[in-house]
Amino acid sequence: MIPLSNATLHQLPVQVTTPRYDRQKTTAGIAHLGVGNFHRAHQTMYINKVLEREGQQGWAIVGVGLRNTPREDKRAAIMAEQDNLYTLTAFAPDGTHETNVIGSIIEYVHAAKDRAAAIKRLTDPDIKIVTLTITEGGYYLDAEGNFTLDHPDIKADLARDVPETAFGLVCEALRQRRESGTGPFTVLSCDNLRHNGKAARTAFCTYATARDPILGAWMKENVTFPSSMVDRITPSVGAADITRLDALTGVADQMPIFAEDFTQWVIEDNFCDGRPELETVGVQFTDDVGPYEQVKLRMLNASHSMLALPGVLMGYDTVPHAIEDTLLLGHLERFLAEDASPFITPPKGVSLAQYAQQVLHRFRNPAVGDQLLRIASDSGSKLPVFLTDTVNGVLGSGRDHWRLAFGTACFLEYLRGTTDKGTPYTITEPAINAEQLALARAEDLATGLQMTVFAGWNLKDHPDFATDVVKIRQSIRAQGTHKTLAQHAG
Ligand code: CS2
Repeated sequence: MIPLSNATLHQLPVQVTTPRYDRQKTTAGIAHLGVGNFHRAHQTMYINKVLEREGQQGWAIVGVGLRNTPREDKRAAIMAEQDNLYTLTAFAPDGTHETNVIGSIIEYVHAAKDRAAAIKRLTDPDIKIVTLTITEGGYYLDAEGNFTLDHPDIKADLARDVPETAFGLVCEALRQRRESGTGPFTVLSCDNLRHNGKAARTAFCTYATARDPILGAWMKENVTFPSSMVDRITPSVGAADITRLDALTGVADQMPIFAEDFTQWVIEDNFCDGRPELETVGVQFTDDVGPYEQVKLRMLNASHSMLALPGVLMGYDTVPHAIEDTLLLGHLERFLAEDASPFITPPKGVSLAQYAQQVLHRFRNPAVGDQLLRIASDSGSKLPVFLTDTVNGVLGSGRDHWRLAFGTACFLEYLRGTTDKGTPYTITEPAINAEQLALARAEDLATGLQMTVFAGWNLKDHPDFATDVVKIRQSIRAQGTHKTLAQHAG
């Protein structure tokens, strides 16, 4: 097998498509914070195509890793060894696949190892856009959408001379750009959040104002924060996946990734310092991302959670395995049609019934085999984003809330860390501290609903929801998740 680097690009097997542009002639116009698998399967793929087009060579990407972890150290080392190249294999539901070497990241900065270097990179006048995938919880917003300045991470960062968070790095770079006359860049959130542009604006401008009110005011005036809807199912990559993917592609890539063949990116056209011609490579531009985002978050992401939480308790491992269970499939179909859809205003021309079918078709993709534990992870940040509007819509209109109570009960039971059969699994919940976890695990099963996860849900006016959650939790413990669902469905 051939190792991956600039020098070996021309030797790769024919079934692997390599960049059709000269990487040496590209320069970075975008800095991306949080170079995880999703970014490497989505934005980088679009930019890889844009770089082929005439006059677009100034839009390559500088990747910025933020975390100070061994995983990040490893990523930075591999990126250096492979000249920032990696393979992306896209699988269609019928098993056909296509591999591309992605060349659009041309530089990688390990910010945790050298904060000052990262800030300096962001002050380069060629950097016109800073994009973000820092996760749902990474914006430090409370249930009302306010930035939590009193959060220990943010307090600590505000006290540092050289900041460490995404907010600190970006605001310090913008401060220097303002002072030197370089001017602003666009900050583009690519995270699954409601109104992610507005959320990013609130987070970054509040942070900046706390550091320096003049900078905060200047950012509000000059920096744009377009909203965007991003979509592509991108599973985690374990050691066995690396072996499998490398055998398939014939490339000894140390950090290959894979994804479904479906991909979508809808962006509000509001860039303060120019943008790549992404509309030429399949990106949709619009004045209002809201309807696209509602559909995606409340249907795809929410049904992912509504499947993963009971699925984990039932002992399933992947999405296609869980959805083969007709009980879970029927549950999702009804959730999509009867709970989520009635409260969504879709974009013109989009049929929610068809979208629901497409979501389930994507979930069935056996080659993707997305892990339920990946989806369940960080539910503490995800559920408020994916379910709040649906829960409030259902409760407010007096519709049947059982499926949502079931999802909630499954979330609280999942936080115990063992399946119905007692098999332990690791929960990854960065937004749930020990105090919050204790609420979920309290003996009185209603206590879990006091968690801040539910702060935006209008539960006070609907005590019957809490009663049902408790009953369902008791039933899950007494007879298992599957039977509990079967009894209701039957
Ligand atoms: C998933 C998403 O993590 C999750 O909860 O629902 O990662 C999902 O796969 C992507 O948003 C798809 O675009």
